[in-house]
Amino acid sequence: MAGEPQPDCLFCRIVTGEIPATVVRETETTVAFRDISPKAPTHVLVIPRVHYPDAASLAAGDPAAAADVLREAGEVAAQEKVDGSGYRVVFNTGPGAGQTVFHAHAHVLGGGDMPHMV
Ligand code: D5M
Repeated sequence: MAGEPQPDCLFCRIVTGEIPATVVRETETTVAFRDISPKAPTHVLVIPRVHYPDAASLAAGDPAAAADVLREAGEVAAQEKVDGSGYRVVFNTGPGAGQTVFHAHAHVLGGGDMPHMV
């Protein structure tokens, strides 16, 4: 069922603690941890505890959790001290856009040169 934990989902297993991660912040509804393959000096993933395959389905199915993810992205940026210099929040959606883990997640990237992409 939508939102339910998926036993074969990597990020659901990080939520339960079954797979270790370097957690930087946690709330009742979200977990934020360092990306295993950082693409910027600060690269943190913010995920909802509930399982939805991508950001759009999360926003449609659980708008409050989607808002929590966005708010936490800002809190992570402040905690990591990249909010002053600027940071980027990215939701890859679909394999063609580079999504590899199908549990909604925000990439929070900052702390280095941020070439203008869009
Ligand atoms: O982003 C998925 C991201 O997840 C990618 O940047 C690597 C990261 N990743 C994969 N496995 C782990 C673990 N175990 N810990 C932390 N980070 C991880 P996407 O937008 O789907 O390409």
